[in-house]
Amino acid sequence: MTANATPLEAARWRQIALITLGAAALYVGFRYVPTGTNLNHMDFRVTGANALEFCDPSNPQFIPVVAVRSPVRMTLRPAGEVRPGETVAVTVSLATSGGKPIGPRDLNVAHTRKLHLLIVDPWLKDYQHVHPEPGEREGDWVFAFTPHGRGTYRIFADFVPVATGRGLYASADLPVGPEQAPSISLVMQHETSWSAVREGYRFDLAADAAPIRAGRPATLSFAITRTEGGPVPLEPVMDAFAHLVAFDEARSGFAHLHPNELDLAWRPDPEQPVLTFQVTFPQPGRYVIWSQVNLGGREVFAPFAFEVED
Ligand SMILES: [Cu+2]
Repeated sequence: MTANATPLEAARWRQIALITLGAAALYVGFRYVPTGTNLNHMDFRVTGANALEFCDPSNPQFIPVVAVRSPVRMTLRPAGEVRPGETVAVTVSLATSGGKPIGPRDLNVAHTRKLHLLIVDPWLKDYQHVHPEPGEREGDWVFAFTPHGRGTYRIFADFVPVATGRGLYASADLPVGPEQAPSISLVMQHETSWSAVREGYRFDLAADAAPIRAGRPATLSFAITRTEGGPVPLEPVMDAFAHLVAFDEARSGFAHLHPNELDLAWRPDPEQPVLTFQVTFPQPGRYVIWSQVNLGGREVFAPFAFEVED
């Protein structure tokens, strides 16, 4: 703008200046609007080799949670002795590797909950899926735990930080006493089994190509029938018609799978609902899959065991 500008030009310049100022103010304003979380993407960064890869929901894979470095520190504090058949309150503390607590404001709701814990005993016989509630201290989460067996249980946490918007994992061990023997790392062989009967229902799992091969995507179909015939009242649980969680025998990690039938308005076959799942197992070995479904308001779990070949 020059000193000898006409009144019309001056007015136009003033208008441009005002619009620019307004846009700048909006930009600054939005930058400082609180998003709820105090954590940012860098808090969940791990450097170096063996860093935990974020999952790709379109190609679900087995995640080796224990072997890789998680950017999250997870610790467990039971309120008392942890014994088989007894219920004990357990506090889970989640923090970034820099020590910042990870509380409810820092996590997105995923599958209806902010924090999922997948708990399994050394024999992969006692599988539980629980949802802790925020505790009194920021970063603390509390749940009631009733182990059905003994030995060192492994607890995998599955959650989505607001700061990254992607699935993240951590794990910690919880001994269920009394310990009779020095803790040895047990690797047991599970008999292959593609079907299970639980609570009056038969559950069948099948792979599109046998055997399942390491590194190759496999499609699994999961069918439910009533052992005595009749309708199967399959209802969604945590925003899905079924959840499958796969563990390897050494419990080095897990794969959490959801059906390709994502639409909850879709009605499965009333007598024999069948759901399909995609999965890739990067390593050969023996695996156990636990399925979790809601049948007429009751949650039913069923296990399968199989080998992934080279
Ligand atoms: Cu799930």
